[in-house]
Amino acid sequence: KDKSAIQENKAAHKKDDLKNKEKHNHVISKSDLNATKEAGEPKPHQGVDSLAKPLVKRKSGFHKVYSLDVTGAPRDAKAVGQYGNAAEVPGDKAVEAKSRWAEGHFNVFLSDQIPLDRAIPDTRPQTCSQSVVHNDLPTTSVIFCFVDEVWSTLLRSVHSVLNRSPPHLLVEILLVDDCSTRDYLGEQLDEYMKKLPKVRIIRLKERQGLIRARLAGAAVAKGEVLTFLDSHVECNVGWLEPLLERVYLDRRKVACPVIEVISDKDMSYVLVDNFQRGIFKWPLVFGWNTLPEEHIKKNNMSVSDPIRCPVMAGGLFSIDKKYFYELGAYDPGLDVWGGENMEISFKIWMCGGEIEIIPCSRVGHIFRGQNPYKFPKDRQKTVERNLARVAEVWLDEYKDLFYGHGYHHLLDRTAVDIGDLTEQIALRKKLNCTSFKWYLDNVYSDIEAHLVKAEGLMFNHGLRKCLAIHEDALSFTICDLSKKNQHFNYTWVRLLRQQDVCISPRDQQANVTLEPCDPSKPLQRWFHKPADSALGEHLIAEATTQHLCLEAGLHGSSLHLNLCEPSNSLQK
Ligand code: LR7
Ligand code: MN
Repeated sequence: KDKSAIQENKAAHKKDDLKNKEKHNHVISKSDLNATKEAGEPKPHQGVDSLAKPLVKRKSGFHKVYSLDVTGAPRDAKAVGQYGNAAEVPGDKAVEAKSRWAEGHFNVFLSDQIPLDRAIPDTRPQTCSQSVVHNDLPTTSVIFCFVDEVWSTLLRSVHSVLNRSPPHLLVEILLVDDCSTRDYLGEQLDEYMKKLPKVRIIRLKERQGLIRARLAGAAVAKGEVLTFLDSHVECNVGWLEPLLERVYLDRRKVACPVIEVISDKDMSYVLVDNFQRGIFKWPLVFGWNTLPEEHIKKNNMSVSDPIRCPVMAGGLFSIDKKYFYELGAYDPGLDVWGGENMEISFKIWMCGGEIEIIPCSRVGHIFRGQNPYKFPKDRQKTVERNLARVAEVWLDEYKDLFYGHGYHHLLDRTAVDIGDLTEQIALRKKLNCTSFKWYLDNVYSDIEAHLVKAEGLMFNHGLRKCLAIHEDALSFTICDLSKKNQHFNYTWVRLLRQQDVCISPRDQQANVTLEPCDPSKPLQRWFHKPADSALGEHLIAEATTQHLCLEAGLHGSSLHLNLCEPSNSLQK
C-alpha cells in the first residue's frame, strides 16, 4: 500500500462519525508485512548498532516496529532492581532509606542503587512486536520538564528514551529545568549531559510550573511531533513508534502510552490491567476506568487496539507540533500543576481531535503520594484556580456541576481571582469548537451529568401545598404537576430557580422575593439539608448571618426566613 492510499483513507476517516472511528484503526493490512523485509527485522532487545539496515527517513513502505533495547542482555544481570524486579532495602540501611524518602516521595535510596539503564519486562500485548509501522514516521522531540527531580530517576528517564527509541526518529531530548534548587541539577547535570549529544538543557530563570515549562520546551523543539514525559519514567521496549504511527495516520490524533507503575516502595515495574481509559469525575478529578465489556465486544476489540479516552492523565503523550500550536497549546494562565490535562483534553476533543491510549506503547511512571516540590502559593488554591479557568472556558452550562461538587466558594469572584480569560474564550471561538454537551454525548456518554441537582415541585409539609410563581410573586397553591409555574430547579450551585428567576432573601431581612438568577450572589444560595438529617428537610439561606431557614407564611400567601426549628413543619 502506498502513501496516497493511506491518505485517502485518512480523508474518509475524518468525515466519519466519531463513534465509528475505532473501526478504522487498522489501515495496515497483512500484506503490508512484506514491506518490512526490505527494512530489516530487528529482534526484540536488539542493540541499535546491530540493526540490519537502519531506516532512511522518508522512504515509503512499512517495517515491523523496532523493539529496541540497547542494553540487550543487561550489563549486570544481578544488579539491584534489574529486569524491573522489586528491590529491597538491607536491614542496616532502613533508617537511611526512610530519611531519604522525602527527597522524592518515593524510595530514593533504592532508585540510587538501580542501574540507570536497567532492563524492564516487555509488557506489551503479544501482537505488538509483530505490528508494522510506516517507514516515514515523523520525528519527535522528547520534552521532560522537571523541578528538583531526583538524580537517578531523571537520568533513568533519559536513558530509557535514548536506549529504546529508534535514533532516526528521536531528534532531541529537551530537559526543561523549572528553576530547581538542588545543586546536583546544576553544573553536575550539565557535565553529565555533555556526553549525550541529543540532550539539551533549558534553564528557566523563574519557577514557571509544569505548564509553562512544557511550553518553553515546545517553543524550541525541532521535532515534528512533541512527546511530553514526566521526569520519573522508564520507557519500555518499542514505546515510541506506535505513538508516532497514530499521529502519522491523522495529525489530530493525540497518542498516549499505557502508563504502568514503577512502585514507589520497591521500584519494581508493575504492569496494569488492559482496556483502561482516562476519565474524569466531578469536580474534574482524573481517574481510570475499564472500557465497558459490551463496548469491547461490540467493537470486537483486541488488547492491542487503541482506546479512545475522554481525558488524558496529562504527563505522557505525543502530539503533532503544528497541531499543538493550532490548538493554542496550553492556557499559559495555568499555574504550577493541575488541570492542564483537562484543558488540553477538552480542547482536543471539542476542536476536532482525538485522544487515544496505544496499548503497544508502554511507559512506567513513579506514582507518588505527594508532590516532592514546593508550590509557590497554596497548593489547593493553585489547583482549584486552574480548574475554575478550565471550567469557565470549556464547560458551558455544565460548569455548575464543577462548582456544585465542592467548589461553591470559587463562585465568589471578589474573594477568588481566576485571572483573565478573554484570550482563551476567543480561542475557543476562533477554533469553532463544539459544545461541552457534544463532548459529553459523543465522547463520554457514560458520565453522570444532569444539569440540575433536583427538579420538581416544592411541597411544604405544614401547608400541604406547593410553591408557585403567580403574577411575578411567590405563593402556595394546590400541588399540580402539570403546572409549569410550580416547577423549580435546585441547581448544582444551590439556586432555587424557575427559568431565569431565583428565590432570594431581600438583603439580610426576613422577606423573600424573586430576582434574576446570579450564581455569584451568595444571597441566592440555599443549602439543602436532606430529609434524613435529624433536623428534617430544610432550605437554609447560606449568606444570612444566622443561617436562617426558608419558611412558608401561615396562610400560604408568603415566604420568608426564620430561625431554623427542627419541629416547624412550615419550614419543611
Ligand atoms: O512546578 C512544577 N514544575 C515542573 O517542572 C511542577 C512539576 N514539574 C514537573 C515535575 O518534575 C514532573 O516531571 O512536571 C512533571 C509532572 O509533575 P508530577 O510528576 O508531580 O505530576 P503527577 O505525576 O503527580 O501528575 C499528573 O498530573 C499533572 C497535572 O498537572 C501532570 O499532568 C503530570 O504530568 C501528570 N502525570 C502523569 O500523567 C503520569 C501519570 C499520573 C496519573 C494518573
Ligand atoms: Mn509524575
